[in-house]
Parts: sequence; C-alpha cells; structure tokens
Amino acid sequence: MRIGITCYPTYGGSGAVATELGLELARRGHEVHIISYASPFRLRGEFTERVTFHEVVPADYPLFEQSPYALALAVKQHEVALREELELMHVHYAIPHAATAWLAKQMLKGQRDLKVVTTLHGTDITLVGQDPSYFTITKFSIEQSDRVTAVSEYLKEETYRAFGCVGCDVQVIPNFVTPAHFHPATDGSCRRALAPAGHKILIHVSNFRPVKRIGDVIKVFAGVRRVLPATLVLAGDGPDRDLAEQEVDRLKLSRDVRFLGKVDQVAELLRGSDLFLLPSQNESFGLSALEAMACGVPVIATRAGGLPEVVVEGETGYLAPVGAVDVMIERAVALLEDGAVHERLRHAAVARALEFSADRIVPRYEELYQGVLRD
Ligand code: GMT
Repeated sequence: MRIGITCYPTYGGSGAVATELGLELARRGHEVHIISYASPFRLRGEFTERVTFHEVVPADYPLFEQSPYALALAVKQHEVALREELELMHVHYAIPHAATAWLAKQMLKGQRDLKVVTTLHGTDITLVGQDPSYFTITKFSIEQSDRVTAVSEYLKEETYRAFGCVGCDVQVIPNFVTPAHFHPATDGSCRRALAPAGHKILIHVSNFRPVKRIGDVIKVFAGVRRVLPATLVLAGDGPDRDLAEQEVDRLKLSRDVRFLGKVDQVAELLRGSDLFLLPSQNESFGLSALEAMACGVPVIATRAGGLPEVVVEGETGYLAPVGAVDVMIERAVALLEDGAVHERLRHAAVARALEFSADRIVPRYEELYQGVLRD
C-alpha cells in the first residue's frame, strides 16, 4: 500500500507511535510518506528504505502573526497524495490533522479517492479537543474520517462521551513496542553510567506537561530516597521542568537527581533502571510505561485513563489514585527492597509488553487499511 502519515514530530507519544508505525509498515513492504513540519524524533535521522519525509513549510507574511500551518499542511497532504499516488492518509492526533486530511480529500475529489484514517491519542480528545475553540471541528473531522481508531478502550469511551460522534465506529488498536529496540538489559553498562554503585535507579520520561504531575515524581523519589540510596533519572523537557528543578532544590535532592533533557532514544536509559514512575493526572494509554515494561522495568503509575489497560496491578507494577504520593512511596520502597518480588515483576512486565509487540499490533492496522480500501 501507499500510505501517508501525518503526526507531530515533537517529543510525545503520538509522534512516537506514528513514526514507529511508519517504520514497521515500511519493513513490511509498504511505501510510507511522512508529512509534518519537521522530521519526527523517532525517525532517528536515518535513511530507511520506503520511508520518505515531506516537510511542510508555511509561508510567512507580515499580515500574519502566526502562519496558518493547517492550510500549508492540507496543501502538502494533497500534493503528496497526488504525486505519490497515496491510497490513504493516516493522521495521528486529531487536531488539526484530521481536519487537514479532510480538506486534502475534498481537493482530490474527481482525481482520486483518498481514504482518511484518524488515530486518537489522548489530549486531542480529553483536553484540547473539548475546548470550545476546537470542539466542533474535532467532532466534525472525526465523523468525516473513513476510519477512526483510539489507543485504548478508555479513550474510545471518552470519545463517545465527550463528542457523541454520530455514525462513527471507533476501533481500539492499542499502542505497541518494537522488541528489537525495547528489550531488557544484557549487562549492567548503562546502569553504571547512570548512578553510583549500590543506588536503585528510578526513571521518568515525558514532555513535562502539567498532566504528568512532575511534582509527584519528585515527591515519590524524595520518599524513597529517605529509606534507601537511589538516583532519579528525568528524561525529557517541557513547561514544568523549571518547577521540577525548583522542587529538587527545595528538597535538597540535587545530588541524586539527573535532568537529562530531551533524549530521542530512551531504551538504554530504561534498561539501566529499576523502576519507572508515571503519576499522571490522566493518560490515555501511557506508551512510556509500556516501553519501560518491555525493557524489564516495573511501573508505578496512577489508576487513571487507560493506564490500567497497560499496567497490571501487582503483576507488572502498581497503580495508585492520582496524587496518592504516600501509597506510591510505600509501593516503591517495598518493591525496591525485595529482590525476589522485583525480579517477578520485571519478568511479568516483559511478558506483558510482548502482548503489545509490533508483530501483533501492526497487522491490525494493515487489516484496517485493507478494509477501508475495499469500501
Ligand atoms: O502525553 C504525551 O506525552 C503526548 C501525547 C500525545 O498525544 O502526543 O500522548 C498521548 O498519546 C500517547 C500515544 O498514544 C499515549 O501513550 C499517552 O498516554 C497520551 N497522553 C495523554 O493522554 C496525556
């Protein structure tokens, strides 16, 4: 198949999933064209056979305070669909990608029938899409898509609840991991680079938005640090990084907390860690938790959104109510102090993650594509 993919290229789950999907589809022989304003971070800046990146460059003009990116994107989607004879456009994160794909489809009418597949990822439904400034166009573009998928049952239900979405049949296709990249450690080399010998290593990876509750990550670490020697590794950057740094200073933890900034390839960091923290306010799926589990790292997360569909309570980690820092500390200390329990959860985490391996999930997208092309 000849497939267009549009996503955000920035540090975030939807761009990661879209790019990994593109790479997997290309590996399976499909031709993939990724259309965005920058090359997505997971493309790894490498040449990959059958994957082409198309950059959207919105023209500037003194009248505009902000260039109309959505229009330039629709034009590029239309242009690439025509030139590369795309059969379908798979957009990730509804805003504005589902709307621009709909525009491109309209512009192609009479020339070719471009099918539009929209994958809903999270805040496009739970937060941003519900803002009055975007609500009607989000609802419209979901309803106009030829197929709609959501990354969890939770997100599917939330889409129906918040948008109604007359006539849409939202199908759940969960996120996936590529075990060739995300697998357990074979030696302790990464661990040695991250922390002094004898330290337990806790890790959090995100884009430091308020929804991630970075303050709780620091508080949980502070509680653990009071009981045992430990290092906290923070990978990523975003609006709450300053707040996190201030909290670390206030709690006098700076010797044991490492802010790494944006790291494109996190698998090595995960492999060197003992525990992944994801105390989010909400999380439609929690791709970072899945990637940690695939690397043999148990997860302590909140019982929020789609996280219970990924993390199995007591088996691959623990789930606590949002903000229940004391519960998370108690769980983390118990887990880190008991080598046998940690080992059991570590193995269960890897096994659970394999249920979401690319080989199992990507064929579900291929089936969905075949179905929409038969319509
Ligand atoms: O929260 C992020 O890191 C980015 C955000 C996005 O849409 O780019 O992630 C969402 O999509 C991911 C991939 O499907 C999910 O794993 C995340 O749970 C989801 N984030 C939220 O729901 C807050």
